Amino acid sequence: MDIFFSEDHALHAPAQELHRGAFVTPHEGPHRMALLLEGLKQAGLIDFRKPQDQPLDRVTAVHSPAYIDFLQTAWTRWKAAGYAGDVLPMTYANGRRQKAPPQDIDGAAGYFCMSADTLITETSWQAALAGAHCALTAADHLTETGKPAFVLSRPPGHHAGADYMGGYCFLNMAAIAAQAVRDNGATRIAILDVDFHHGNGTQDIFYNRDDVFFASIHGHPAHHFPYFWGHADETGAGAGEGYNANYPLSPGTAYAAWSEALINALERIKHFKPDALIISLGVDTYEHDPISAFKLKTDDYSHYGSVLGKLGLPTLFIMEGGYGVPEIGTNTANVLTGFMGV
Ligand code: Q9C
Ligand code: ZN
Repeated sequence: MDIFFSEDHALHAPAQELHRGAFVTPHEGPHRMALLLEGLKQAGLIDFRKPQDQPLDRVTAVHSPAYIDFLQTAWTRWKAAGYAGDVLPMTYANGRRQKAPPQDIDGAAGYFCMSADTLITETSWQAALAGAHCALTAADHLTETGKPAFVLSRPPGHHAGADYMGGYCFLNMAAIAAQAVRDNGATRIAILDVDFHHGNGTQDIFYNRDDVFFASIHGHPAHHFPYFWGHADETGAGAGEGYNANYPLSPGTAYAAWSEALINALERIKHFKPDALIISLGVDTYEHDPISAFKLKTDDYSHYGSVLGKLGLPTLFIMEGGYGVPEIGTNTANVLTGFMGV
């Protein structure tokens, strides 16, 4: 399987993360990529390909130009204002969002952000953009060949909305890829999000659309980030009504119940008859993930990979979360090898 990867991912390396009241070493950092690469190589997944540079309008096809401008300039503006450290907003709009962001960069950051776990450093934009280039190059590859591919990028993407960052995410790679495959001529795209956390950004971006079906299996928002999205009654709106499916599951869920939700989501996806499938692949469903609460085991990843493979759809995998333990590499590789039937 072709794996789209850029060394520029390492340009997002925040020194700390605000987590449960403490500044800690970030869960989401370049160390994850070393573990992922190791797991892939051990499984014989070595077909690494570099992304091609892409026009920015393929990114603004899903993200607002004002938000993209903010991401590109935030760190410089933060420093010009004399503020310390990296960009971390203190004040959030809480529904009172006027048409334009405040002039002050701290206010603007709050305007374009949904959670305080995501710092913007001097080079975060370049890292996120490299991920978008990987997603777009892979999307074109899928269109041209129909063959599966893996977008091995970080920082992740599925919490980023059209005009907000958060949950370690800046640009929504799954949404960017889905829109690109659509713009390449496909009619219907399904996105399946198997990260432990609800894919609120992806849901928001396509919530009013009937050409992109979104399904997410995740920790119940009563207990888990992103807390304010991911309930079963969020089913889409307007033309998009019926094209969004959430499977919130209790903390402690193991593979038996998790895979039941998967089978249900896949029935919905088959019924939708997509031209392509995009998987937001988070492996923070693992039993030993430090910030999550599901109980999947290493072999379960191979199993659900093979279930996905049997759909027989042109498929793009996009890396999302998975933290803390070396097994993130093996678990990710197992999904891919399971999919390929190796
Ligand atoms: N106590 C992904 O897996 N942490 N993002 C919030 C709440 C944010 C995870 C802390 C977790 C985001 C892509
Ligand atoms: Zn996650």
